[in-house]
Amino acid sequence: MAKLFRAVIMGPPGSGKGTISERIAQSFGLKHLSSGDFLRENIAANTEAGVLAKTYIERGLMVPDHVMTRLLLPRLEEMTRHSWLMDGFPCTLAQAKALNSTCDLDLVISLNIPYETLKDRLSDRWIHPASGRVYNMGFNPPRVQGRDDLSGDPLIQHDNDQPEALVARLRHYKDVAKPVIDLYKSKGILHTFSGTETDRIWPYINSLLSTKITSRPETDTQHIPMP
Ligand code: G5P
Ligand code: MG
Repeated sequence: MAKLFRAVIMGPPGSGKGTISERIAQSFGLKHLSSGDFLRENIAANTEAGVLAKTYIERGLMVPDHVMTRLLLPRLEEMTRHSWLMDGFPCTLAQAKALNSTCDLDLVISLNIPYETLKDRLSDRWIHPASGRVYNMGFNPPRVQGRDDLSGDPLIQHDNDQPEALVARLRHYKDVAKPVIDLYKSKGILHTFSGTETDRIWPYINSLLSTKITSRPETDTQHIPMP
């Protein structure tokens, strides 16, 4: 059996974590776990943590560390037989330390995208709330304007993609992520990719992973919804 592979993808809101994670999941067979999707599923299911998380997300704030770790770590502990890619967690030093006590990471991808690019992308971003599917009117528009490709439901914009919430999110992310990036750099597992276009960054990530993952660890791939 191939060795299990554990990776994290970090980056500010709109940096392309979700888009790149989907490509990695398809190309390398890692399970794609997304902290944002997990929170949205908890919100939709009206769980206690979901109700709490909603009050932060609506204001463009990060969900407190203890809520994130209590939600995510048990889920990761169940994944002992899977290779996975975690998108959006950890993003604070407290979360990174908590994750460190649960598993050893093989690799961390950090996306370094200019602020102006992030602003443009997020103001153009539309979501299908029921599934979390994300569209960008320039980069990956829906087939029918304003409608989800699969269900035909109307698309919405997140409150936290509105301009004021966005500036606060980007500034805050930079501050909290710095010590996490430094930690992974010191462990020698950090790989940073800079640029303004996902399609130009992707080949570099693809070739890095090709050197790290020798065979597809699993055949059933992709994003798995977390209950
Ligand atoms: P999420 O859902 O994790 P964010 O804010 O971290 O939200 P987001 O918005 O999901 O991150 P992303 O996944 O980095 O961004 O990027 P993406 O969705 O792939 O791409 C962004 C947009 O740009 C899309 O429309 C995409 O199609 C487009 N795009 C991609 N590449 C290109 C390109 O090359 N060109 C163009 N033109 N467009 C492109 O988390 C939601 C909230 O949950 C909380 C926080 O409140 C967060 O705001 N949360 C946490 N709180 C605390 N700790 C954690 N660990 C948390 N994780 C989530
Ligand atoms: Mg995302």
